[in-house]
Amino acid sequence: MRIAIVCYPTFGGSGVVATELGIALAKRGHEVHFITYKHPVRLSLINDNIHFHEVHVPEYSLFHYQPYELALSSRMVDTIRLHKIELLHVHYAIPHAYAGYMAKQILKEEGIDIPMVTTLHGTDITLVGNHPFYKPAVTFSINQSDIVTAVSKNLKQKTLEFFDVHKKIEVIPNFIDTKKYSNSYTDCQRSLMAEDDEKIITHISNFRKVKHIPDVIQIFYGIQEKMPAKLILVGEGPEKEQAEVLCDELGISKKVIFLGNTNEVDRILCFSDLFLLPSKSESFGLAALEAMINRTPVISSNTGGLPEVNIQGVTGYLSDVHDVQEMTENALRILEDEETLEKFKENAYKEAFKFDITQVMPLYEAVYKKALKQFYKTV
Ligand code: GMT
Repeated sequence: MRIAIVCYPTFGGSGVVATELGIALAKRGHEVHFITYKHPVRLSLINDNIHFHEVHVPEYSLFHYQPYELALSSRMVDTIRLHKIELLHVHYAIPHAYAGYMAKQILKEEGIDIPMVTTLHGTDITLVGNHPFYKPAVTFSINQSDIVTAVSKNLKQKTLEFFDVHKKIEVIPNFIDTKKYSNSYTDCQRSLMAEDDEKIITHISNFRKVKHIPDVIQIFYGIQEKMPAKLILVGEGPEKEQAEVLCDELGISKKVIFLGNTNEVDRILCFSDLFLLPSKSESFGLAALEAMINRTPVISSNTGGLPEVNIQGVTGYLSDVHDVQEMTENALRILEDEETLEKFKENAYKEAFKFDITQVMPLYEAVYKKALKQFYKTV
């Protein structure tokens, strides 16, 4: 099958999922074309089934906002036409499903008609998409998609709650390739980051407000009061500077390492003892799953799709959003006893296998087949 994938190329979870999906599809013999404004961070072009088409938006001073959706639609049209794409898979309703709909309309004028699968990831539904400024366009784009998928049961429920959607939504959870982790790192180099007696606590995100970075720091503050510990913060984003200030105010700067963006999250997770994800909203929490496959238990909030990934009392603990005290107590409950920590690590690792790519990939392929069948029957 010739598939075009449209996604955000940045460090966010949706881009990672879209990229890993494309790579897996290419390995299974499909021809995959990525269309986005930058080379996706996790994409390596080592497979001749993978192609990348950059969207250029020429700067023009007359425009206060450069029209990205327009450039994206045009790039989709050109790519679909030139490479005889059979199916369009857009990740994120905003603006990808919207631009995809436009591309489809343009191509229809030429007698080209292909199905569009839209995968909802969360921010497009729970944080931005349901804002009155966007809602009509997002509702329309979802309803105009030929097939809609959501990355968790909770996200499906929220979509139906927030939008007047008359499309069936299929739940296809996010995934990881567990094979990549089977020979887990032997060169963990834990010693570069912490002393032998220190526990390593990690958080990875794009440092947006929704991630509740001050809660991450307060939980760590409580942990380091009771035991030697280091906090590793991975990622970049608007909340980072304030986080540095808070660490300074609390007098823990020496125990906190800000690593910035990195492609080596597994290297860091492989020596982590605990992962913190106290987000206000999280449709799935791919970062938590990546922690789990690296044998790192998770302390998270119980929001959104997190309870579908992090299992209470098994792979970690979940608490109400902002309940820093309970999250700290639960973190200590896991860390204070080596036997308990080992049990949680093992549980987290085992649970992650439920989301192996081999379980999830057939669900996407089935959706693609259904889209093609359903679509070509109706044209
Ligand atoms: O919130 C992020 O870290 C980035 C965001 C994105 O758009 O890439 O992540 C969303 O999609 C991920 C992949 O499906 C999910 O694992 C995240 O939970 C989701 N983020 C939110 O819902 C806030």
